[in-house]
This record gives sequence, C-alpha cells and structure tokens, in this order.
Amino acid sequence: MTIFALFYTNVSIMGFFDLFKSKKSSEEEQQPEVVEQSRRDLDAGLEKTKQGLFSKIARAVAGRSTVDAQVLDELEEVLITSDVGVDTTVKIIERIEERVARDKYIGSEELQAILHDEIARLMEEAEGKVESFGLDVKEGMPYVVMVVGVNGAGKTTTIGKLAAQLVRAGKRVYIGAADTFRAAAIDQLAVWAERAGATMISQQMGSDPASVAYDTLKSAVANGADVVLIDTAGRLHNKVGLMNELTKIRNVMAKVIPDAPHEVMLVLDGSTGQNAFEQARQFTAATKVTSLAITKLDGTAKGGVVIGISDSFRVPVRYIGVGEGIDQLKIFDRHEFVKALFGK
Ligand SMILES: Nc1nc2c(ncn2[C@@H]2O[C@H](COP(=O)(O)OP(=O)(O)O)[C@@H](O)[C@H]2O)c(=O)[nH]1
Ligand SMILES: [Mg+2]
Repeated sequence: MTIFALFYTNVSIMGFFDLFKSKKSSEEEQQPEVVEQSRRDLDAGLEKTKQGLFSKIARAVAGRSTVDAQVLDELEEVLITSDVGVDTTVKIIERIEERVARDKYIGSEELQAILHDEIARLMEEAEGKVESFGLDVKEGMPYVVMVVGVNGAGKTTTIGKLAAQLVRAGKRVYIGAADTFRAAAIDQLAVWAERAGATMISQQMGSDPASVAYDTLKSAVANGADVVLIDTAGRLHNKVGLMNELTKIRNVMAKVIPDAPHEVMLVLDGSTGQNAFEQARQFTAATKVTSLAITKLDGTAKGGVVIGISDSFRVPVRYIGVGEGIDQLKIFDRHEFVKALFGK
C-alpha cells in the first residue's frame, strides 16, 4: 500500500498517475504508518549514496572555517565523482559560488544546507521544463506504456512492480512480452505477471516483438484493460537498428490505439553511473522517451545520477527502484529524494 502514500506526496505526477487520484487520499489518511514505512525504504535505499556523499563532503571541508575557492574545487570533484554529471555539477557550483559571494562567511554545516537547497531547486527546474509531457488519459481506452532500456537495466522487474501497484489500485493490467529474444525473458515476465495479478500476452521465443505488442493491445482493448505495459528487448545493436525496432513496435501499436504508446518509459540502471547517462543519450536519440525509471539505487553509491539525469534530459524521473522486492519501486519525488540524501 506504499504507493498511496507516495502518490499523496507527489503532486507533480500527471496523467497516467491521475488514475489513482480518487483512491489515494482516503487510503493515505487511514495509514500514516504507510508514509513512514515508505520513507524508511527510501532512506535505506539511498544509504550508500548518502554515506558516500557525506564522507566526501566532510573531507572536502575538513579543517576549513570558510568556503573558499579550494573548497569549491573539491566540492566540484565530490559531485562529479558522485555521478551527478559535469554539466549539472557546474551549475550547482556556480550557484553556490554566488551564494558564498553574497553571504561571505559560510561554514561546512551551512554548505551542506545550501547544497541541499540548490539541488532541490535545480530538480524543480528540471521538472518545470517537462510540463509539456503532461499526459492526457482518456476514459475507455487502455493507457499504453512502452518500456525500453538496455538488457539488465531492470525493465522486467520494474514492469512487475508497477503492475502489482496498478492491480492493487484496482486497475486491470495487461503485459506484453515483446522481449522475444530469450525464452528466459518471457518466463521471467510470466512469473512477475502472476505475482502481480496481471495478464501477460506472449508468443514463442524469436517471434516478432511488434506482433506481440499488437496482440497485447488487441487483447487489452477487447477485455477492457486500463493499462498496458509492453516489455521490450534491450538490444543496443546500433542507433539505426534500435530506432527501427522501436519505431516498428510503436507503429503497430498505433494501428490498434491511435495515440499509443501514451508513454515511453526508459529504464536505467542507476548503479552504472555515467553509463546510465550514455544510455539515456542513446535512447532519447532513438525514440521519443517520455519518462524515466532509475533502478538499483539501493546497491550503489552512485545515486547522484538521478540529480544529473533529471537535470540533463528533458524527461521526468517517474520511478526509482530501491530493491528487488515487489514493493521496492518508488514514485520519484524530488523533495523526498533530496531530503533522504541530506536528511539527518
Ligand atoms: N537491487 C536491485 N536490483 C534490481 C532492481 N531492479 C531490478 N533489479 C535486478 O536487476 C536484474 C535485471 O533486471 P531485469 O528486470 O531482468 O532487467 P531487464 O533485462 O531490463 O528486463 C535482476 O536481477 C533484478 O532483480 C532494483 O531496484 N534494485
Ligand atoms: Mg527483461
């Protein structure tokens, strides 16, 4: 039931997420402990990133009474080595510089608070940029989410977790096994669909992914599904190959539901740090990506990627994965995130 708490706290989630609106607030009011549990999950998931960031910041400011150029240089290095990314780091440092110039004496405690502040503000701006991605969910048609990303990023797991949340919220969910590359991928998805209480549509291994997507949408429409989640293979053969494959799936889906897919969710493995940036670059070039899910933040100190990626790409981070469990997919809330990173 964690989901309701998160929906309640994240006012920026639009469209698809509005599906839950009627339920969430009453649910959340009844269960304040749910909010607490979800916060604890997030804290635990980000623990390594937080530890890494803190110990590095502490080292950068050790023995200094003021924030001078050298401290800023070191802070810059801390952010870059925490996978925030160069462009975003430069922006953050510039802002801190301005504030230091204004406020003169700033100690290390305050530096932490300013950093917290500036990162939250940056992420707010990133969110502002993507307002045009507001989604227009229509009644009576399944809402189609195509899930893309490289092999191993966490697509299937994220689909399983998401399906479970949707089913619990009373939605009828169809899942399309369009990763037909390996038999194991279809089996793995079947296990998740079963656990989640969703219906999976598949063909045998090696069949045409676009054909599976087509079947899934047909079936979803015929059975009055609310949401369709399409799993895809993450083969990054080359840009043109990837583009062709994704375009073909999209075109076929649009034959069944003209404006499908309503959302293209790129799943990125957050523990790969800079590699996740590179993947975001390749996929956004190959197809229109409308949202991001960043997984595996629990096992890594590279959680800073969430900050950089949300700033660098004009795509909102919708979800973060903080564990392999069915409940360990969180709706991304920048306030909660920054609080979890910098909270005491
Ligand atoms: N620790 C952790 N593991 C995850 C998370 N998301 C996915 N995984 C694991 O990552 C591996 C690859 O996930 P999978 O969904 O098969 O990736 P796919 O190839 O993109 O479909 C699996 O072992 C998952 O259990 C997460 O948020 N945290
Ligand atoms: Mg998979």
